[in-house]
Amino acid sequence: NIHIEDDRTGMTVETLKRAFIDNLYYIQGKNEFLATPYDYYVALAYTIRDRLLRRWIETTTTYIQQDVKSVYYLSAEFLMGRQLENNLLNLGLEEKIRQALSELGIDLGQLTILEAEPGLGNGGLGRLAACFLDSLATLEIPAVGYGIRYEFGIFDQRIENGVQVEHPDKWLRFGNPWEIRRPELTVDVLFGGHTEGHQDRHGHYRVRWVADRKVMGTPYDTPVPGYNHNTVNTLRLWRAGASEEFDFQVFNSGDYAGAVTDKISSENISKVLYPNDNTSQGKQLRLEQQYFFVSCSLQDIIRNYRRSHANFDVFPEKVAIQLNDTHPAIGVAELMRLLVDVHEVGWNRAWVITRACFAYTNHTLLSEALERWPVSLFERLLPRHLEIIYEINHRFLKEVRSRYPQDPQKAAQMSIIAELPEKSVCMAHLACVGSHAINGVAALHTELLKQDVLQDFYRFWPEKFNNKTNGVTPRRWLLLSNPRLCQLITSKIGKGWVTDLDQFRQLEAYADDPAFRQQWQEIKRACKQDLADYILLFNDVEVDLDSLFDVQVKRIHEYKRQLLMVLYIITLYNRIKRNPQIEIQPRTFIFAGKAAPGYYLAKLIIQLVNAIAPVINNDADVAGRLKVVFLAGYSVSLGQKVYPAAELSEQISTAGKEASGTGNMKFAMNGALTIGTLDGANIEIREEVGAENFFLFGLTAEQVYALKAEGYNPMTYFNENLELQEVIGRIAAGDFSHGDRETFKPLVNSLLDLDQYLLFADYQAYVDCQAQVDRAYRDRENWTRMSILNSARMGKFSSDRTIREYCKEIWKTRPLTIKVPD
Ligand code: DL6
Repeated sequence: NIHIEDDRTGMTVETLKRAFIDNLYYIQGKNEFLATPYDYYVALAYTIRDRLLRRWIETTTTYIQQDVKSVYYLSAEFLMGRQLENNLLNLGLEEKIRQALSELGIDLGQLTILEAEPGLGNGGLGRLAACFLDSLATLEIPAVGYGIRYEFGIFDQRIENGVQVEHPDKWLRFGNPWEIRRPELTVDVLFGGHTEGHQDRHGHYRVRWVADRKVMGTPYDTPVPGYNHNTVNTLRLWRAGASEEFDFQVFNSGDYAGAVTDKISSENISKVLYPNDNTSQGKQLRLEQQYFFVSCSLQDIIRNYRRSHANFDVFPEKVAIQLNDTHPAIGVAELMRLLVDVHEVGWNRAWVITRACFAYTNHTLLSEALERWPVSLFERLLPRHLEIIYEINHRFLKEVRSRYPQDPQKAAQMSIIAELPEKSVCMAHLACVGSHAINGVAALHTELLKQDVLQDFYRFWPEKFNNKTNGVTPRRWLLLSNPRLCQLITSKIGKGWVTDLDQFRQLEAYADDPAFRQQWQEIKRACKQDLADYILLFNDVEVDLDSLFDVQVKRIHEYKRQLLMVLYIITLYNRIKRNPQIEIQPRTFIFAGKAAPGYYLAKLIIQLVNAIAPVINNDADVAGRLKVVFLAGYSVSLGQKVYPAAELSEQISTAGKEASGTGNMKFAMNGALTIGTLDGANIEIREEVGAENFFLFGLTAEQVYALKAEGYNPMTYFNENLELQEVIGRIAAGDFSHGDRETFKPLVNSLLDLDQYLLFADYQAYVDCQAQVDRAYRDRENWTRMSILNSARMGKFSSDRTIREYCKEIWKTRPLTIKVPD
């Protein structure tokens, strides 16, 4: 009965140890005497990757052999977070690896933190894509994530002298053990030049694109394992490189420097992620990035399809392409080009196929985020696509005119080509016209799309519109982030919740159980301790574990209103200064988030948080009752530390501005109570957890519109509110800037002059609501009860639910169980 395990696949502790040492020796070229901790990390990563490979290969093979319908998720961003810990979890190998390493005298926890985080996204949109990949794999849905392998991800944020300073994110500096480069699958992507007509071999008139630039796209594949079974899907990211052929020509012409310049300019396409969240950066390179990854991906999808099909008859039965916002919307024109020009499919058939394949998710109502590309730029960069877009538009507007013969304005409003202020291609309109389904990411958001931003399209095609409320993966946001809480929960309700979060409802039965409550409290305290240690280490601030951990972590944006929270903190500070004996609930205010490097006011908000922190933290009258902390370099990993420790989740955007939010879900799952407006998914969270377990304040979206329509004047609120005057007075007087009145003047003026996001209108309601929070927190037993109920009722917000809805209602895809032979 001797059973010898293969070193690359074996799962016993002994085999894992052997495999690890083997990888250390043969991949890193080190022994235990020479190895650094990073070498150990790499050896471990390869040990785990080896164990994924069999399943990965089986999964890919099965998909091809069974000719399944696949989801192709096109996204300019994937904010995946660290891979090692996630892969260990999904393979169920964590305990064995911990033991194997400990027998070698190595601590697993010390290795996982050495992994450079792949920060290939800005915020919610990119993280959502990552949660979706996790759920797709866990639900055994055939899927590929397509994106860009940015050499530099989201910048590394440091706080220097109180201000944000951006440093390059060199995440690939030491290599990336998770990816596999596939040079044999490289594709060409064309740019520029002109088009010309010709006759094909059947005598049909066709258009040929004579480009003047060719870039190569090489895929790098990363495995995406599902939780606890065999499916391993693929994240395929494209890297841009110079076309050898072009280089060769230039080299031969003797222009060595020119050839090198061309190479560099091609490589630039996948060099860096644009660091804007919810604003469009109208840069040529950005459009090049979008077209580059979309063209690579569509060519790849077609190549894959053509392995088993001679024509395109069943293409939409095998291919569902999701556009993650408009960043990949050029795909509509590119698929038409590939079908019509390259594969010689007739226009009408190509159009039916294209529309049947594409679906579009909108992620924002903010007008500054809606992408429009000048026609002049398109003409230079993608002349053939511009022609195709004109043709699509021409046919579409004919339909519009025939539907609205009395309203000639309609065609202008719905046109894919906007005339003002500059003739440009409106990518949201292209996405709507070219898709069979259009969705928003929370109920309110979808309603507002229908009533406002996309109302003409909704009236034209009501059947295309649907809502898909966002969700987050419980694997990363509970199991990985909060193991203590998960252990407690599992001890009561079993482990089924990991793939069926609705089972959390069973926790309601424990909300009134004193022993359970106490355990719940102890765990929260332990998580607070972990975060407090982190804060002491990185911010050199000591925080009180008995204080209420009040947290706002997300991108810094005016509409998200970090500044409103700052106004509240200063309000409390003023109360203490007026009466140092005042009874006040001690609080630790924790902020984190990046501002777009070019977003001046957002950076100033960061500066203000960092300016009030030392003043308040060190004030003798405050006596430690209030602490303010800004954690630098917010990331997925930092989020994993923050959510479990939070007690109050700040979701305070101006109603109607936050499409959904997903941090709000991560907080509530981990037992934080929410203080929030009726915005985005907050509304649905409140519906689920119960109004009595949610701190609601502020204007509704409808009231916001009405107030703006009647002419909002912030001074009306300012003049009536003494505390608000005092707060603004302090900032303006330079109390937080060493007496300098200039530093924060732009922020103060933005409020007094315009207050675009209605902070003043919501200020008093927010302050009052915070007083309710204080009262509730004093009753620790009831608070704990509310906390348990919040977690218990978050089942809806698992991304598994979201993905099931996409599969059923948009993609029409089914799960497929992957068998791996013994
Ligand atoms: O849908 C994911 C996420 C939402 O939760 C946020 O509310 C929303 O702001 C964000 N949208 C974007 C839009 N970016 N662009 N373009 O990031 O999407």
